[in-house]
Amino acid sequence: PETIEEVLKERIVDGDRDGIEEDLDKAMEKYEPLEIVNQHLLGGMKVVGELFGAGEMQLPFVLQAAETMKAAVAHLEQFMEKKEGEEKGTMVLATVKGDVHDIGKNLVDIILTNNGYNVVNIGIKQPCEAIIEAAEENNADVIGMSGLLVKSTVIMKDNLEEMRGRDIKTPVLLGGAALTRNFVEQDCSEAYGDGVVEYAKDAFAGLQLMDRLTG
Ligand code: B1M
Repeated sequence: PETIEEVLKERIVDGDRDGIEEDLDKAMEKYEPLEIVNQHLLGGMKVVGELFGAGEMQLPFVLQAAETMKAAVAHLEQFMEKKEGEEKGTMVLATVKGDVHDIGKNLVDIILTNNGYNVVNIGIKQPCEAIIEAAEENNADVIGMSGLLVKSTVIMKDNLEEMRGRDIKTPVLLGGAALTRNFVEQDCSEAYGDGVVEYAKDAFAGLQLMDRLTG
């Protein structure tokens, strides 16, 4: 690789995280931390997903790539701009039952937190019951569910049915690569009855929707 952009992308694809901090610092002479995440690191993750999907990369290497991504985001996070001011609303955020993917969820957490929201991130593989409990305990203004597997989209819909059955009306934000806007706006909306369900295609859409839902 010749340029710093290529170096970073390759580090993700190769799962090569030793000394990545120095490359990130170098990239920050040119880019904002979030630009590095969105434009360069996520580009690497996309390649990983394609290779894995095509059977050209084995799972342990995907995991290495994910660990590298996490290390990079952890380093960049301290340099991200934080909006000071009064705390805005609260989101309880989880990856749904049976799903371990959390890089996207954690990005949503970082971006909302940096923009003044209180995010209660309860982690991965969270059953509906745990999400409901956390939402009640923390008086959540919005419930956020993330999931990347196709089966997670079904679980999100089931969760919404369960919540509706318990008369929960907290607005819900859904995100993750396997979701489509159509599925959220039709199937999920129907499952939640009168409740509001929104689709966020990425973490920035998540922030905009959070502003709208709590504003
Ligand atoms: Co997995 N995996 N994985 N994986 N993995 C996918 C999702 C897959 C598409 C890869 C592929 O086949 N091409 C495929 C799913 C296929 C399907 O369901 N049809 C897949 C598979 C099959 C699996 C396993 C089943 C593999 C196996 O064991 N045989 C297994 C599942 C384990 C489980 O969950 N039970 C598995 C495991 C793993 C690793 C552990 C190795 C690792 C995850 C590590 C971790 O997260 N800690 C991993 C990874 C890294 C991926 C890919 C390559 C990358 C995911 C990622 O982090 N992307 C992925 C390929 C892909 O997504 N195309 C793949 C970057 C991240 C920033 O994007 O999470 O989409 P994303 O988040 C985005 C938006 O979606 C949005 O904002 C973010 C960006 O701004 N967003 C939200 C997400 N959540 C949101 C919530 C919001 C708002 C926005 O509000 C609440």
